[in-house]
Amino acid sequence: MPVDFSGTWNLTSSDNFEGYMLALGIDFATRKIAKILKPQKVIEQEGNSFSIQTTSTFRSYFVQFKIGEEFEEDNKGLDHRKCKSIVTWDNDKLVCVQTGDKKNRGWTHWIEGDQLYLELRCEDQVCTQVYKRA
Ligand code: VLZ
Repeated sequence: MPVDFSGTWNLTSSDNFEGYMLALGIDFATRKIAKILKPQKVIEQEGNSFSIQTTSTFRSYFVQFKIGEEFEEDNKGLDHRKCKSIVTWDNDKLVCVQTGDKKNRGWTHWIEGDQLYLELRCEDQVCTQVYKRA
């Protein structure tokens, strides 16, 4: 049985979100606001189906996917660049590759204890976030 990511998770730390946003070309004013946000993630996992709702006071983002099935991602409210995305398991890690204009774009989720980790990648930038179970 794979890991169960289901639940509500609150951000406790974020390293280099600024670098990630810069790599995505997010403007200065948006970055100033975005970097002080403490987003919450609500993840629903049922078999191979996932939804991830990221909510903050400023902007929110929703994504839904099935493991191994490519989908169109619009990144609405983020950088708005369309990607072809695919999420697969790497052992107990959930790995998303977002193919589009930006090189090396994607993210990885994993769990350690009661903490959810998220690595966000774009070009040469890596942001690491930690969330605690609510
Ligand atoms: O997360 O790709 O959990 O989509 C941040 C909203 C959402 C704050 C970032 C506003 C989404 C930022 C990160 C304005 C620029 C992400 C995936 C993995 C699911």
